[in-house]
Amino acid sequence: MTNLIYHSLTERKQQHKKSFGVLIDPDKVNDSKVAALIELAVAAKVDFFLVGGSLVISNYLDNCVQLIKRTCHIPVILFPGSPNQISKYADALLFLSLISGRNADLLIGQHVISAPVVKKSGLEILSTGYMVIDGGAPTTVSYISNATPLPADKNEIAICTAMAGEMLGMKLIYMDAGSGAKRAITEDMISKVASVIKVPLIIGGGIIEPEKAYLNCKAGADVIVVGNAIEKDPNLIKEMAVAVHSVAMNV
Ligand code: 1GP
Repeated sequence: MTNLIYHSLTERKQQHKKSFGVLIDPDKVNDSKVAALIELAVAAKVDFFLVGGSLVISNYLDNCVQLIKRTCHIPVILFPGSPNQISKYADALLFLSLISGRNADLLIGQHVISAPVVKKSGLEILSTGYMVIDGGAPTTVSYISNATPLPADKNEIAICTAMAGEMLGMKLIYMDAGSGAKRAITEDMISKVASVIKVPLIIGGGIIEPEKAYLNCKAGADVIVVGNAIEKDPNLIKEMAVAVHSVAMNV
């Protein structure tokens, strides 16, 4: 198992560089759609592809990851909603513990069950404190996780949760308003959480405008993840990437 992805994430953070990840839900694409996304992502210098979803019912995951790996050098990070979303062809896997919820199964149970398969996969494992923040309406992740999302205006709970995740040894904190969230996470919450942790902070869920991605980065996000908005308009990849990458220059 290598440490390449984590090394690049921490190095970019040290250099105040922000990263942009395009989320692909394998249920919502086919070869031609993925090929088009790859072309746009390469041109826009996207930093990562994330592949996965809270509920994946197709068998396209492996093919999707292989197509990306065959076609370009953008690293692929799995963002699994369940232990069956593992592809050995990816570069790394977010080993997510839902630290904002109190569902023991998603805190540790599924991890125990999937540990041997995950270990054998040879993937780089990124232990991630996953915090689902209320995005204004139920999302697939809030329903499937059977756990109450963290209230959007309770910054102090978010701060303590992220601190606890880091002190438990998690290498990344991912705050997610859920795919297609009505309300993205506030800059206020992002900046307060970013100020108390040293590990890279990933932000996603409901980001539909480049300006929001820019403001999230200014507030302290290290990685911005966008899925839904790009599914609807793949040309947004370029504007989102420019917005995210422009932040470092302004530090
Ligand atoms: C969801 O953070 C991701 O888990 C991305 O959300 O699809 O709303 O961009 P969107």
